[in-house]
Amino acid sequence: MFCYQCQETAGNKGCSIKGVCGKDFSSSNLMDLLIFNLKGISIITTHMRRAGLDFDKQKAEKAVSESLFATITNANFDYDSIASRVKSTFELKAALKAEAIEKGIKLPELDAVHVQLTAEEYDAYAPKVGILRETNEDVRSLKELVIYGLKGMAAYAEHADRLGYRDEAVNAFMERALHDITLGELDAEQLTSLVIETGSNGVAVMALLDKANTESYGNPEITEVNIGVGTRPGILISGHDLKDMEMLLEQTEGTGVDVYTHGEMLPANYYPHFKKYKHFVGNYGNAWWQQREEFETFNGPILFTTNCIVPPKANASYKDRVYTTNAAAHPSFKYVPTEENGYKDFSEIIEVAKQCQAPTAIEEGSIIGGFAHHQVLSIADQVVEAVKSGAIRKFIVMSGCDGRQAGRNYFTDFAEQLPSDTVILTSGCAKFRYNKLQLGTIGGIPRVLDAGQCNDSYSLAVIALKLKEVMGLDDINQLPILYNIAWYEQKAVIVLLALLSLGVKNIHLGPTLPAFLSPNVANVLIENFGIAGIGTVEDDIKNYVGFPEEATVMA
Ligand code: SF4
Ligand code: SF3
Repeated sequence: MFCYQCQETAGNKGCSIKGVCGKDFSSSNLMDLLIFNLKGISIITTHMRRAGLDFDKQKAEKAVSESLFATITNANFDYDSIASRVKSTFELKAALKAEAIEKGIKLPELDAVHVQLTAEEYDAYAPKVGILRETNEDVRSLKELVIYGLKGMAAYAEHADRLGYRDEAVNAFMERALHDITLGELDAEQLTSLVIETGSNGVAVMALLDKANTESYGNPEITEVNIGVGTRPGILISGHDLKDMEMLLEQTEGTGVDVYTHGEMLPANYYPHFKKYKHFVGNYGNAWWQQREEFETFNGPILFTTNCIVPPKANASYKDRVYTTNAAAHPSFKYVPTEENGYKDFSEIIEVAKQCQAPTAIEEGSIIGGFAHHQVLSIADQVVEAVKSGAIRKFIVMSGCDGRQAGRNYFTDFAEQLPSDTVILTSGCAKFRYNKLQLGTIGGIPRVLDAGQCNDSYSLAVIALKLKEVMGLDDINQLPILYNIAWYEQKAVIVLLALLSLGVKNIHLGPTLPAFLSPNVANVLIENFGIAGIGTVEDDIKNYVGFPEEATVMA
């Protein structure tokens, strides 16, 4: 195996024996084989699309996006589940190839297109199609950067799709990008353009998901979210899929079982459609990596709708009460399938919950969130006034992921030490590093504005573009905004590429720069986009934020 797609990769170089995340050797190789098949499928479909042929595009699109999603960090640890995807993609590839040939398409002579294997052959063949097969480290770096962006894009496309929203152009792009990087005809410059094009499609897919979420569940509203517990048993729901949230709330109503969010599901508390349920109590716990302790004290069942799963310890008391669905899976947990009509039956989870004790309180009080674009733009005049008067000197975008590395204390300390005339704009689970600090308000505006999940970084881009317009600026980089992004998995990669495609420069990325950026590719990003790592809290605040007395108040 060789995997270097996430921030916690071994030695910041690559996991080659076992994943730091817990992914085993064989599952990792199998994921490479799955990507190999997706490349083959995408080459065939892109040829068919270009020839204007009519074929079952949606079937191919679904296979590509679901399988890309299943390879995201901490989503799927189940060898059998990945093997069944490999099998179905071999079948789909064979069917598409036969159809293309019958319709007169000449397909390139590439293994990804033509190789067919039986299940017994997977493990022996998979190591041949790993990441290191590409020997030029710069080309490998650019190709993997595209693939990781596509993985994040696929996750968001899947959530939107479950709500009935699709963007055919985004799906066709995913296939075309896989086609382009596999054919091997692009030089470094063209691959760099493809990276930015991936970012533009990232903006499109996040806009699509924003539309899907807000049209289905209303615009997020400023909300005080309870972080304490009630007296009844509860179900804890984690991950990003709001359709699952809807179905769980519907099915638990009137059963005597409460619902709590964990990690990236926290923003569900901000949506009017979910807030109306009285048994939706609030949020329990923090970011994904604290789940081993928090699931013990929660006492009730847990439902993972997506990443991030931390494999349980052998003696974990909660192991038997965890369920996964969609692309998420782990051999120790039970899986909830999706029925033909999209329905999921959560009755077993509800029955298990009824036998459990109420959660043990680990916190009390509340946190505030719900500052997505609609809500912030409704107070745009107040915000612009605060900027013009100098009451708000700078916005700091601190979006992205949280993780377990000790160095991530940087983000808590950074938030805490920021001068009091700055406001943090956040989204994603990175927020758990500072959303419970008492940072106060500026003229009634809280100093931490949480827009929502990592995909809601889109909201922050909408807000920035609106501020640029209202303030009459020519360039998004003239805004008083500093970007200090924390990354961990591939959704943060698509968010980063989306920002680059919007022309945002000088983004700081931490706690470490991605291992998959070769020195030359990192240099291209540094020179063209001003991408930089992080330093010490003191230096970074001094150099990039400054202190009020040094600041020039904007006219
Ligand atoms: Fe290692 Fe991250 Fe890959 Fe897991 S996802 S194997 S931790 S690089
Ligand atoms: Fe977090 Fe996994 Fe990335 Fe959606 S839940 S941001 S790390």
